[in-house]
Amino acid sequence: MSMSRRKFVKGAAAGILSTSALAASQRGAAAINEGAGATPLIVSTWPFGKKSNDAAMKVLVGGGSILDAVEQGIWVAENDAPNQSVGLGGKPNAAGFVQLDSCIMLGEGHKAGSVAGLEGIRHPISAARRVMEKTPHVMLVGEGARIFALEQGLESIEVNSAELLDRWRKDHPAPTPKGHDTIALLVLGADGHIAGGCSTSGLAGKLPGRVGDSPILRSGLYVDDEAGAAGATGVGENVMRYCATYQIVEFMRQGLHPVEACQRTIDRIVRAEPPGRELAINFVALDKKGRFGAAGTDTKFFYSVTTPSASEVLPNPSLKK
Ligand code: SD4
Repeated sequence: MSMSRRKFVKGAAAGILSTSALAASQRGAAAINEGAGATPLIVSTWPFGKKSNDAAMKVLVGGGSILDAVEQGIWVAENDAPNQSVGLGGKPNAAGFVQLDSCIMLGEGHKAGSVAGLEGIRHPISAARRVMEKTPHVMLVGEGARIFALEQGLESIEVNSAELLDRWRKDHPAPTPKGHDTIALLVLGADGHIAGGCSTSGLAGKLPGRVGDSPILRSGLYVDDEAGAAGATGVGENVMRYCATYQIVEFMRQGLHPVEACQRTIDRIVRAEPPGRELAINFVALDKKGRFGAAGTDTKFFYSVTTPSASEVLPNPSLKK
């Protein structure tokens, strides 16, 4: 790209750049003056999100829809065996089996689908999309979600959770939730419509049946075609008690830059929590204008941003303060 990577990274880290640097490489300085962002634009959580972003961009460049881009981008993380926090390769719960959470949302028409506690299905994001597109419902959980996914012909593996649960009950270890990462991926299409998705195996060592923020609309993900979209990663219990992504989108609706919207939401949560509580909450966001950003409490939190001309892993702007 003609705009130097250094400038892109530096500006984005400071939370002042929006996508104008990328737009500059694509459309020239006029785009900056107009304050327009480069589209399509894809933002996701964590460095591993970059591979998903790249796959999602390929879908868009090939003429696919923003929902196809979200779904197929997230497939990459769900398929990635070394990724121990998304998909069937994810870390198991306290009873030793993997339960997956996912949701998808489309700004146009405010449509959404979600699955939680899903076992043995390779692509929970596809199950979530099918819930949205093929049922009158928004959310399916547990065995009902699994049977629905099987009926839809989604790829599966055999899991006998009853047997695993039985084995676990014999020694009943206290759950020690530890280790987590989630993909939340947001897409602003060239036509100005927005979509997003989220997929995770949730907190490692969680109690069987525990559902985190990731499949909960307004918590792990929220998309609004008039304002923008936000996604979360971190300890779900600390996100879902605040409807955090809804709050971020509402701050963007009021005109705040995505970085500021994420940071202000974190500040609000920090203020409300008992002093000293470790939060582990991290967010990505993009707005209608093509501005993007992130904020988070984790020092290791990075996020990924992709336009047709550039794809980068960027640092957490919160840590630059
Ligand atoms: C959860 N929020 O289940 C997920 C886990 C996660 O980064 O995002 N980890 O609580």
